[in-house]
Amino acid sequence: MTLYFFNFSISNPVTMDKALVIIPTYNEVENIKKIVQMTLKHKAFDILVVDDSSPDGTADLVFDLIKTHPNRLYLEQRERKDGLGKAYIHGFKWALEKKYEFVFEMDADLSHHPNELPTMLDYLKSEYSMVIGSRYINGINVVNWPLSRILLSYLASLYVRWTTFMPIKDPTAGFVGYTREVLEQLDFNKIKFVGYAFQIEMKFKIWNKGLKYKEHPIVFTNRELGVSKMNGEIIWEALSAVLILRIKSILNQIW
Ligand SMILES: Nc1nc2c(ncn2[C@@H]2O[C@H](COP(=O)(O)OP(=O)(O)O)[C@@H](O)[C@H]2O)c(=O)[nH]1
Ligand SMILES: [Mg+2]
Repeated sequence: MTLYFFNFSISNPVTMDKALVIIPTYNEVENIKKIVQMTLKHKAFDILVVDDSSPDGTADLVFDLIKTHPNRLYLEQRERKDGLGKAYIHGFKWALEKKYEFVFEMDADLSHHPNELPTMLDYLKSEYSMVIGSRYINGINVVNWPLSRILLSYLASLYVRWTTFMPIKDPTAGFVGYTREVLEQLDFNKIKFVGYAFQIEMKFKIWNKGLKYKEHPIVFTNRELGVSKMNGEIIWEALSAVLILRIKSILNQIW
């Protein structure tokens, strides 16, 4: 008697249910190894680093790390420093093309703890389209930030809420997860803003669509190594962006 064995294998190298964490970098050579290792401990997550040709050699270090973590760590390099928002949009397009189901934004500087990722992923796997790692759920959960930075961030969150009526308590948060479906609904060519304003714009558009989101409380810790890329231009963009978003939503032109 002859027995026939059929071998069904899935040819797509990316597991369909896997999540991707996008980490944008500009001069994060002191932080990138640690954040990659802490994140990849969680087996459900791959990482895409989007580096804007950091002069400090961040990308070279990522290349080395890829040798130790093949098929879990990826790198996209862009020609020049072009802002956080554009780096994320590059990453979102990459994630959709590679068929990831869940996509996260996370900073490289260890301000966002990767141990929060599994809980945040569970929210996306239940009923939520977006999960926000939020500093302002129960008071102000920020460690080692100078008072000026806390005030700026907290007052910005109040300004956004009062101007747009969006009830999200941490609208500038940069630790955020999205389902694939929600990213597919966004027209990336219409995302206008680059810095903090990019974070506000993403949340505003998703809230404006009536999609369900969850604010998950986190503790935000200031970076110990490297320097912040925050500057006056980013603050000014955020201030004006909020007014523009509000006016456009009144005129029903948000999309
Ligand atoms: N690719 C890319 N990453 C950026 C850019 N600006 C900031 N980042 C990264 O975005 C994250 C947040 O920036 P950071 O300077 O820590 O901002 P802060 O936490 O608001 O002070 C970090 O991982 C930065 O390296 C940029 O223009 N391009
Ligand atoms: Mg930071």
